Parts: sequence; structure tokens; C-alpha cells
Amino acid sequence: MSDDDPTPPAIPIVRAGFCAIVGLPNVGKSTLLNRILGVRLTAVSPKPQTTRNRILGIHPVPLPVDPADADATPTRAQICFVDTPGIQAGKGALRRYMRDEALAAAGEGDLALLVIDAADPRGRLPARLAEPDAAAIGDAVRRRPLVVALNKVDKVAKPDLLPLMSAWHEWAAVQDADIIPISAATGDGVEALLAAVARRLPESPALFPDDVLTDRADRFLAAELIREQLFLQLGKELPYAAAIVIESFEERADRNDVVIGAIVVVERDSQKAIVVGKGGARIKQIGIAGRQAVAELLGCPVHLTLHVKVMPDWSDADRRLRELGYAPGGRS
Ligand SMILES: Nc1nc2c(ncn2[C@@H]2O[C@H](COP(=O)(O)OP(=O)(O)OP(=O)(O)O)[C@@H](O)[C@H]2O)c(=O)[nH]1
Ligand SMILES: [Mg+2]
Repeated sequence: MSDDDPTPPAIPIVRAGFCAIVGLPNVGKSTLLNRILGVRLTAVSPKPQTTRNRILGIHPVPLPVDPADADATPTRAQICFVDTPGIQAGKGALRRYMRDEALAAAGEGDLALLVIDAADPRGRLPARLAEPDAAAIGDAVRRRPLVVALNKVDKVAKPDLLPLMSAWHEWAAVQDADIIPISAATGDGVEALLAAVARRLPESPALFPDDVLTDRADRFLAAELIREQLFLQLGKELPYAAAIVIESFEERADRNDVVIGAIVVVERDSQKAIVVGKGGARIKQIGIAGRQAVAELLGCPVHLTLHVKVMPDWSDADRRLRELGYAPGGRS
């Protein structure tokens, strides 16, 4: 071989693939992804159905080397996690979209990570997945290599955990699934979980460059973190009637900051009044907390202006949903 004709360097083979994080609403899927990535990438709240879109989070992990076969074994894995909306039956175009997003991710992934709330007496049992609203998720994860995470074990008494693990082992015996108790809140068990996911991924070249965290644009992530504040600061029903539109997003290189103009979209005038609050107090608090979260994620100062707009019944109108970033395969 001459110097002019070098053999291209071999593409390193790693384990790489997509792992859909799926489960019922509020079980801790997004908390887990944020914990793994070490960043507040996706919105988290105590209210169910916080997540509405698929969100990719890419995480590299070293793999144990087999000393007998050190040259042939990949030394690292690239896990491309996909956070998904919690699966639940419900009416309306937005609910349908959320359900389709979750089921599509579960169906397309190389592997499914089923997250269970081990502290929920009803939801933690395999029988819950046989109920009509959850059956689709049970079917979807049955057709994939599977890892089951029993989450929130920080709230579970030890004697309750062993029978629960046996029940899931039995449910997933055909797939030879790992059943792993974790706490996304404290990080307990998360390393074991990553190892179990990584070893189920196919050998392949890395799917993304090493420094990529997500495929979502900063403006999408900013909208999510502002929307998270609606879930955290507003009463029971209102967050479900609200969406965020980023109207302007200017990165000012000379000042190393970002200027964002965003709109909180609601369905009725009465909701607008609540979001604005007395003398604008509520929207101000949403703006302050949203700005802080976005600044932390982007790693630079952020200036955020928020307005509220009424778009009647947007959550049940396909055309409106598309405008607001909830279109199948759509990206904000
Ligand atoms: N105690 C405890 N709480 C947790 C744990 N993981 C998540 N939570 C809490 O559970 C609630 C729901 O968490 P999310 O991460 O938003 O749940 P999710 O499954 O993404 O919910 P949806 O997006 O609505 O489907 C939040 O209040 C979290 O703080 C955990 O390990 N322990
Ligand atoms: Mg979520």
C-alpha cells in the first residue's frame, strides 16, 4: 500500500441503538432520562401526561471487556434513549397523538425499557397492562428485547419488592428480560440498568457523533422547560389546555446570551386570566422559573418574554396541533 492510497481508518464498532422508555403516565420516565444524562432535558412534573413528544437523549457507556476476546468485543455502547408520553386512553386529538408517539417509539426501538411505578399498588402489577387502556403498551413491549425498571423503590418497603420482581420475571420470562429495581430520584440501580440496556443493543457503528446529546433543537427544549413550569405552577386541569410556541429565538454571539419570545397558548379566556394572574404575577413567576431552567440547559444567560394567547379548542383540532408542534413525525 502506498502513502497516497491509505486504507480508510476502520469505523469503530460499538453497541448502538434506540431504547424506547415507555410506561404508564407519571411513572418517572422523564426523571430517569434526566438522571441518566445528568441534565434537565425533558419536562418532569407530579402531574400525569407531562411529556407529549418523543425526545431523544443519547448516552455513552463503557462496556466490560471480555479478557478472553479483548480485540473483538466493543468497548463502549451508545444508548439512544427515546422518552415517550405515558400511555393512557383518552379522548381528543392531542391524546391520540401522544399515544401514537409512544407506541411508534416502542415499536421502532431496538429495545424497550418498560418503566413501572413500584410504589403504585395497582399500576405496579403486570395485570395492569392487561387493562384496556394499557394493553397496547403491553403488546408493544412484548415484541422487543426488554428491560423492566421498577422505579421509585425509595418509596417501597423491601418486603414488597421481592414478590414484585418475581411477578415481573414471570411476566417477561419468554423475553428473558432483566427486572431491575431503581430510583430515578436518587440514582440507585441506574448503573445496573444502563449495563442491562447496553448489552442488549446490536453491534454497530455509533449512530451519532460523541458530543451530541439530543436531536431536538434548543428552541424545542426551551419550549418544553417553559411548559414544565405550567405543569408545576398551575392547577389541575389548566396545563392540559396549554402549549408553548417559541416565536423568536435569537442567539447573540457578541453577548453570549439568548433572547426568547414565547407564547403560552390556552383554549379559553378564563384560562388566560389564570395564567396571567393578579397583576401579571403568575406569568411573571412562570417566566422567571422557565428562564432559569432554559439558562441552565443552554449554559448561558437567557432573556425570556412571555405572552398568553387564546386559541379555542386547539387540543382537539388536527390543524392546530400541527401548528403547535404535535404532528406525526413533526419536529419543532
Ligand atoms: N420518590 C420518587 N419519585 C419519583 C421517582 N422518579 C420520578 N418521581 C416523581 O414522579 C413524578 C413523575 O415523574 P415524571 O418523570 O414526570 O414521570 P413520566 O413517566 O415522565 O410522566 P409522563 O410524562 O406524564 O408520562 C414526578 O413528581 C417525579 O419527581 C423516584 O425514583 N422516586
Ligand atoms: Mg415524561
